[in-house]
Amino acid sequence: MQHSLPEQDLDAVREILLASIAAADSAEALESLRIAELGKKGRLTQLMRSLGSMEPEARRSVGAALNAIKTDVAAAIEGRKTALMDAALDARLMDERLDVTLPVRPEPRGAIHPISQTIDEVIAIFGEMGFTVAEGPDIEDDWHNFTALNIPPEHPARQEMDTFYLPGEADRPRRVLRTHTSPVQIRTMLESPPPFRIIAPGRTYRCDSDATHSPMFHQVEGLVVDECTHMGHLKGCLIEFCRAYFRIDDLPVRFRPSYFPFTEPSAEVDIGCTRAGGDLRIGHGDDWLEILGSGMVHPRVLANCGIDPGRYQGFAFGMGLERIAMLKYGIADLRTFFESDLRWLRHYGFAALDVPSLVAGSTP
Ligand code: 2NM
Repeated sequence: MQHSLPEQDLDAVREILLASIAAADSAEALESLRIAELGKKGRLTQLMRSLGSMEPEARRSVGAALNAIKTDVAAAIEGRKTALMDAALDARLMDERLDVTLPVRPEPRGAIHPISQTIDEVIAIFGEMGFTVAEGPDIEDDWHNFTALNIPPEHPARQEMDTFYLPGEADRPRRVLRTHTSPVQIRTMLESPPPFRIIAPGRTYRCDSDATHSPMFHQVEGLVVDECTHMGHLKGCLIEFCRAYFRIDDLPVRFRPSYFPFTEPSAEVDIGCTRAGGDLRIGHGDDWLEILGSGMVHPRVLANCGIDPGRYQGFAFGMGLERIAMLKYGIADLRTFFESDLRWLRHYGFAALDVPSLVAGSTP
């Protein structure tokens, strides 16, 4: 039977415990210590249990001393725990410090191809005028690409040398790679009743290759059909487009009589320029540069699409996207658009999110 626990022994226990708590160098070491002293089978817990076998007087004094040690030890463990957590956080903050003066990592950056940029700009300008975008297949048939457009069978554009014909198939209309995006207008007119106000940007194909021709190139064509559409609408719309696209408010625009099988009358559109010493400058001077073709849709084309030419008139236009991109961005050779030369793409490419401005004459 235990009668007492000398006061000085309890003081020693307390000092040893507080010293080992102060020496614990991790949350895990601290937790093992807590279990070893204060846990169910812990040393202090056992000492508390031994009080039962003591004389009442000794039980009272030793019990009070043990309780005080338990409280102090619990507080010391909590205090040490907080100190360890603070130290760990400080170490992490030191470790994760950012050096904002470091140079940026060289991330590979893509660029928008000048053709994509030009298509976006053209869509933005005509979009402001109420046009929507229409699309169609690259592989067409003779009828949609030529016949519906009033292009006669003997027309040079139909000859084998200009058009990519697909291998013939029995009982199937002859198929071609579309030579212009006009078949998109034809399909639009066949699909629903007038009015129409659409543009058709896209790939087109002709068997031709030199500094100004590529077997695959891009066009944008437009079509407006309504009950009282006239040549004035054609002129206003295309003057507006030229000035917005080249960002020159007073750009001279000239309409020159021309001929297309699918329009009557037809007009080619020229813009003012100067050619001084092999240098081309748009917007000033007394020279002219052809940039697009246009005209009032031929009554026969409307009739081919089930539209009554006695009630409806329309105008249409078409232009080469590489050509207008070359003029605006100073690109000399059309073939370079499709060579996938990374140096060329980095030089002529555009930053993503460089959204085309809708306002004529303003800078992006
Ligand atoms: C041009 C020039 C003139 C044109 C005509 C049509 C259609 F389908 F309505 F008849 N679409 N595009 C057209 C007219 C195209 O490109 C130089």
